[in-house]
Amino acid sequence: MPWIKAFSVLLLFISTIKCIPSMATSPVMGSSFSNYVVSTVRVTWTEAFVLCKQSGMELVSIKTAEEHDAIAQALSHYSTKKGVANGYWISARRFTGNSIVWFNSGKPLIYTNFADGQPDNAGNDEECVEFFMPLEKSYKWNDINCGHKAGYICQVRNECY
Ligand SMILES: [Ca+2]
Repeated sequence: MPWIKAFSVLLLFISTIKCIPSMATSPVMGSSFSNYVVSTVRVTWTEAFVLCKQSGMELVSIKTAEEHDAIAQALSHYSTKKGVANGYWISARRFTGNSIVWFNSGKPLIYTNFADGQPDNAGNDEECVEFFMPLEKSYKWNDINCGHKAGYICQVRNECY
């Protein structure tokens, strides 16, 4: 059946191309490191999510310790202050109940690197996740109110995230 073969090839082709990252068309205001663009402009989580999209990128998702370290390396170019008030948005956000997902893909967090005692959903009002520096040269994650103003990190779009 030639048409089955052709259909299989087409499916294979589609499954292959959907994971090719698209390049940023007009980068956000910030500095580019490898696949990441760091913006120190402080915005809400939702603004960060949309601003990355508008630049042809995505608010960053972190699936591995290597990605966490690469982002920490990108941030090391800035004099980031310690503390939860000085973090950078990533795309993790509380969805239903207590579950936190990567909002670009809807997928649950597999790898995590929360600070001790986090996520604590303080005041039952911390739905978004930031990448911050609790100790000098050490980066962790914390859930914090989505209306908080923070810098943000975009990544080259990858439909597989
Ligand atoms: Ca928290």
